[in-house]
Amino acid sequence: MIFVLTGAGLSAESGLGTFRDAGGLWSRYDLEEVATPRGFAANPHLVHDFYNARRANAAGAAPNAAHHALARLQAAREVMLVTQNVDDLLERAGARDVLHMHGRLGGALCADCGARWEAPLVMSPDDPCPECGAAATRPDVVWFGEMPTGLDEIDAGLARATLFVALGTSGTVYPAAGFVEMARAAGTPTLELNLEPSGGRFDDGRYGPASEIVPGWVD
Ligand code: BV8
Repeated sequence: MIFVLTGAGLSAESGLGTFRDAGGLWSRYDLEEVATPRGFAANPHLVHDFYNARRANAAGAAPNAAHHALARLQAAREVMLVTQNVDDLLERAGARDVLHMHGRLGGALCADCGARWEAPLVMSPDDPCPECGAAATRPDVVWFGEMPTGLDEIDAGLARATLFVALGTSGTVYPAAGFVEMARAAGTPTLELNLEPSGGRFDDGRYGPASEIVPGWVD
């Protein structure tokens, strides 16, 4: 089983911003204000503006050759696709069972009762929860300080993977950034696919734009 962890670099060539590259999202927004529970409590409208802008950007974007290559890989081999990305470009490229460990732009969550539903393109904190009616609507994404999704499934996948691939991620955010070390500890070969080396410890690496190196690796 091939375990693939993807990050913002997978969707960069589809026009979705990365976080830490020059001009990235964290250079234009204060992470504390838009990607933490505290930031949401302080200014829910600013947080919704941030995610509404990204949701509109993602809706207007198209999967690139790397997304399609991963969908082809999944059709040919046993692949566990774990993404830190909140866009749905992998699904739109035909990938299945994508594990969004940091949540999804397309998801809405009630901060009061925990109900989840499919998000409209534009969300507001005043949208009433369809379950409890509270005006406590938030994006269903994992903010800093919150528990990522699917960690048990991820641990089980890392334990039985025959190859670990990190694709388009800077290896900055934990626990995702620690997966390569978990793979190494399990004796699993590790491969990095990125624009440039991220500094993580990988047995092998292929470097260049994802839309070129991912099809090259898959096909
Ligand atoms: C948690 C929300 C407890 C959704 C995001 C000190 C040490 C260890 C941990 C911590 C610490 N201090 C604080 C922490 C915890 C914290 C953390 O890691 N902080 C960091 C900053 C130090 N982590 C958390 O809070 C996490 N929760 O720890 O809970 C816990 C822990 C374990 C078990 C149980 C409980 C929650 C983290 C989730 C935060 N939410 N986003 C959203 O708005 O999108 S993080 C955000 O960063 C996104 O999710 C993003 O996916 C993620 C990682 O970024 P990357 O995807 O790697 O993107 P980046 O821009 O950084 O890099 C782009 C890469 O692409 C580069 O390598 C570049 O070269 C490459 N690239 C660019 N163009 C291309 C390309 N590659 C190929 N082709 C191209 N064309």
